[in-house]
Amino acid sequence: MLTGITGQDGSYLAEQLLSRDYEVHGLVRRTSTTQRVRLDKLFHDSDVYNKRLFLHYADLDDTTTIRRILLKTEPDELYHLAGQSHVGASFEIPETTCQFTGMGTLKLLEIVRDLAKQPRFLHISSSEIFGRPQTAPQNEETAMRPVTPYGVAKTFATNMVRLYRDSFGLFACNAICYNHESERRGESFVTRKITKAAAAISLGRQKKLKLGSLDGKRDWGYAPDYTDAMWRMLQQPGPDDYILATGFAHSIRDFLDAAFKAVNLDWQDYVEQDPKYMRPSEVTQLVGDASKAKEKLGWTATTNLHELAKRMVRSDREQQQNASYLSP
Ligand code: G4F
Repeated sequence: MLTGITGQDGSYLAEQLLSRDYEVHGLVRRTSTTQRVRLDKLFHDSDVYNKRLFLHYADLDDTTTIRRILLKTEPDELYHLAGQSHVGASFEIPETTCQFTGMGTLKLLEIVRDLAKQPRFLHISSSEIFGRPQTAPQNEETAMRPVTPYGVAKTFATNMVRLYRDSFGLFACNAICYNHESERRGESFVTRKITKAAAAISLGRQKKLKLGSLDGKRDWGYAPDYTDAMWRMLQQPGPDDYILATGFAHSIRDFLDAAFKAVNLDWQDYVEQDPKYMRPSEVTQLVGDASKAKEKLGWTATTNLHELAKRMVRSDREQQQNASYLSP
């Protein structure tokens, strides 16, 4: 069972689980649109959709419905990936962020606690819990000092997962994920915004790219690696928390460089700064130490920043070229 199955991570994890012969269930929000582009390939596979992949309507705060679905489906593993995940937006909508990212997790834990057959539980936590840490790289023992509403909500959820593991004996784990990107990344996150713009500018369809602060450094990995690690976490003999990261910090300027180089352009000719995208407070330098995941899960990140940027730009160029072909 996955929450957030329609997102970047959910769609990769669903594919990986199906390839491992799982029956996969996903909770989805009921909205007026049924467009779920990241799952398109699976929907159109008649051997998969409604045979080994099933979707159920439930909002994260609808505990009655979620309980009913879990009682009916009796999952062995529950991956909790859903929530408001945009850090910048969390300053605009702190209550919604805490409601879904923080309380949504607690509500799920409460339901699982009462089940006779308890699934193994994985919560996707975030490096945002470390805020402006005093040590680099950060590991599972680093103090949590969040500085954004999203980071505060994730800190609450991460600690609740630990509490339910320690006090109520749940098999509950935190995947403490550093930034992980892909061709399926949401378009408002900085990497995808950059790769989409680099593609559009190279095709003569965009002139400028407006961004906020370029000072932050991030540890950027490739999303399918991270979902693979999540699965490995639930196959361990006991529950635990793991940092998932590449161990390399790069600046936003480095990512711009890599993305624009992929189309033989110089980003400095196109990028403008716009106060609209500045945040009231920023985490500055997050970089993770994933040695525990390497030792216990046999996991390491496979893709470096340059390959990641190149792959995303190539995919954006293809998508934009196909779109113009379909609607001349
Ligand atoms: O791409 P971002 O929005 O990612 P951020 O804030 O690091 O959060 C992501 O990673 C976290 C893991 O550490 C996740 F927990 C979280 O859910 C999410 O997936 O921004 C990255 C950096 C920031 O410093 C931001 O200020 O890019 C800077 N930035 C500059 N211009 C921008 C922009 N970010 C966005 N989204 N849009 C801009 O125009």
